[in-house]
Amino acid sequence: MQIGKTEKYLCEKIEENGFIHITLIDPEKMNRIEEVVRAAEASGSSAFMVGGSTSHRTSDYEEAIVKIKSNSKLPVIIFPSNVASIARGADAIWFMSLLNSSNPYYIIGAQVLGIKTIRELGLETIPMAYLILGTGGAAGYIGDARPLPFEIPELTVGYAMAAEALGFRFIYLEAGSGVAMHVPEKLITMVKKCINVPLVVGGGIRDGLAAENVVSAGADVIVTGDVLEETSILEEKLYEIIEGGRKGALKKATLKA
Ligand code: 1GP
Repeated sequence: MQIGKTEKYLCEKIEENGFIHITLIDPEKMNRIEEVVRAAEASGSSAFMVGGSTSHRTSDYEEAIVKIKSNSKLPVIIFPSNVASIARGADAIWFMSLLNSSNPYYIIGAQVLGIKTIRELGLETIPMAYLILGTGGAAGYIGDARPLPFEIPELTVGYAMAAEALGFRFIYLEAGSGVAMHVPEKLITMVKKCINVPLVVGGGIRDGLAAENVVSAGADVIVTGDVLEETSILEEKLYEIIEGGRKGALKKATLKA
């Protein structure tokens, strides 16, 4: 299967910079999308994801995508929670499977129901294994996940290795939006050592230091959403997080050398 334009762009950016930052926009919660989009573009974010565990109105997704597209040239990737997230106008969709769900709907059911529409809309599909850890937040609750405990990293390592062997091209370690504790560095490092596909980490990354630690531990992609919904210093916050990521990438490169 051919790799699409957006996936190629993400991989090239990771290769070039040692990491990338993606700005997550929850179409239901974010009431100042244009402002966030302009700040994200100005501070060096590489792409947008649109999604939210409880956002179930396709028109909300489509409105958010139009707002992003009219303020930025960066790619927009749908981060689906359900078939209702399949919306017109994005560049791609994470074609993801919540592997540690106890409900087959989130592992393969929604994907079977959604694929025809995705093809009709011409959305690029990027295969991604989605793993929910820690307390799991709303994503864990909605997705009927059995969240992987931070304290037993071997379990997540097993899932990640199996996901890569099954052919997933990205692996996402999700702690849950807005949680107090992001995925621990030790766990990230253990997973990264055992896989070769890009590792995405999100949930609870709220400042430069957290971004630095998560990237230097091995994350290739960091995703932030919640912190942007509330801060009054949007651009500064994004700069701080992305600068943290850059420092982390430098550390990572020095460790490898
Ligand atoms: C949530 O991982 C993402 O799905 C981002 O998490 O909203 O906590 O930044 P935050």
